[in-house]
Amino acid sequence: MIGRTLAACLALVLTGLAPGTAASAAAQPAAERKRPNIIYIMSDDHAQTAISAYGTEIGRLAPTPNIDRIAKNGALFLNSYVTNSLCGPSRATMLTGQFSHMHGFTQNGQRYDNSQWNWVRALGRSGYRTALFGKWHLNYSPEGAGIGDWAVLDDQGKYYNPDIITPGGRSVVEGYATDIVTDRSIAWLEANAGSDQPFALLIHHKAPHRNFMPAIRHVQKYLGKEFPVPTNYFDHYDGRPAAAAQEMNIYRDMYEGHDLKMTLEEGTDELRFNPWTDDFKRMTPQQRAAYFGALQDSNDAMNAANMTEREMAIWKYQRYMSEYLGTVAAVDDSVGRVLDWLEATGEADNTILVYTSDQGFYLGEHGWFDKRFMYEESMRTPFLMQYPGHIAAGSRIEAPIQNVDYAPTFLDYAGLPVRDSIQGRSLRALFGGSIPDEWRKDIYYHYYEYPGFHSVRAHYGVKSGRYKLMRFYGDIDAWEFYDLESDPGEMHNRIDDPKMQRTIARLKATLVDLRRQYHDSDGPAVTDPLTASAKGKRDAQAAAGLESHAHH
Ligand code: SGN
Ligand code: CA
Repeated sequence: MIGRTLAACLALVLTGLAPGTAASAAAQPAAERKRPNIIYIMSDDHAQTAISAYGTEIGRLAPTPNIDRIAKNGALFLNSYVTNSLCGPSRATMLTGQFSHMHGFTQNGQRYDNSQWNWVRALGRSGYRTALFGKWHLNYSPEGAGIGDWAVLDDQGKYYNPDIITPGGRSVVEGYATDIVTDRSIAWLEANAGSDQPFALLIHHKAPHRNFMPAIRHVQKYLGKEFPVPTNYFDHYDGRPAAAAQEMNIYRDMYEGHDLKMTLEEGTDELRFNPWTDDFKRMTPQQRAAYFGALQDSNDAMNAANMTEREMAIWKYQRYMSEYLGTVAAVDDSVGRVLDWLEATGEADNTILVYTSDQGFYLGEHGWFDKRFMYEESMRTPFLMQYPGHIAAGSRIEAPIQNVDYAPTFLDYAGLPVRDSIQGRSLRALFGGSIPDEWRKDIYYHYYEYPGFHSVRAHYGVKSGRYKLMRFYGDIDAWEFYDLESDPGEMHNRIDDPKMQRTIARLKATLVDLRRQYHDSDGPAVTDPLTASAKGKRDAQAAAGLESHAHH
């Protein structure tokens, strides 16, 4: 008895707690009094449908056992959305807890202002050790963003032998990006964990982003496997003019050489259309031989077969899936290594771990790759979170969440006050077993980047339960309305359906309210001298091969 009291007093002295907190603090074991570590893992363009924890057919054929461990240990979010389905804007939202128009980074190619507030700096100032490894893609580097240690991929990042930027400079690092980022992350954990200071580590993978290059060990993993072709793969886009005008069709817009690694003819390894040669040129001769050697039989068979246009379109879908899911396999390995490390070191119980992506992605739905649209496949993003003892194992959370919620969640768990500038709210409120009444019902979305890559028109809208209303503006000015319960594939725009007019009027009113609440207004807030139209022109020139391809 006396011994315990004495130990508690000693713990008090050591942690410097105020006397008022003595009783409750002393009652808790030491590990619980320490603020939790945070590991935030974000991949790039990872569709929910490509994660087996979400119970999908693709997940069954290409399982992600390690990502699924997070769902088993903690929570799977069934309705997780982004605010703008594009890389840079989404990353800026993750850091600031704000919608695009508030943090000012509405389109790729703009320059993020590193001096603005972000949650990683806030945690660092409050005593956390912080680090970020992998894709940054907001400007040249995180210099000035208040992140303790960092090493980032240059711009979009390359799969093989990527350029890596550190505070000390820039160099080519031999290896496969996902593995390099994981190695650096684990090395940093080894060097920084286990002290009195909690840590926050951000691991940002390039995969499974275009041009979808698996590690050598995974090139053949899904080759020849038949994935189910989406029922709307040959969509005609009736009643959806903006969907008809896009340039992100697998069988029409993908580059046969660069994206699908298709060869010119049987027996040769010479690639079909490949406007941006750097991705392959930077591989070592050994890497190239292993990579393309692994695809040769499949390419030869494709060239030997006399396929109809429709058969070729389906062949391309299968090749795309094989490559895309091949890159996911290394991400899953990476998550496994991090979880193994947490479990082996005993840090798991005091660590929050999140897996998410900067947005979702089309895996053939509507015939597409890429994202940008407010349709479900790209507006959704995976979100899984574990914190043993604080989040019940195997939780499945239905409440709609958005990427504005990440920053306030991390502040909350780090014991820091939430700022007024933040437009989301802490997810902690959802771990009590029910959804609080005042939790948001409606999801607001705004995409800006037009003209630009893939020609998706600017649009904004609201998702409210089973209904979705969206408005495209600019050269295509059109409203769309969907009932997701009867039309989950968003194929039937019912904006003119007389039976729906009352619901549409209600959603239009909600949209006005949301835009007021979040301080959004008409038109893109382009604060950068690189205007939307200059960017569109540059992207179009790059795509036509008129200048060296600048990735943005
Ligand atoms: C690159 C891709 C595009 C993609 C953008 C934005 N082309 O430009 O297909 O839409 O990135 O992606 S690539 O062949 O050069 O990779 S984002 O994730 O950064 O927003
Ligand atoms: Ca992305």
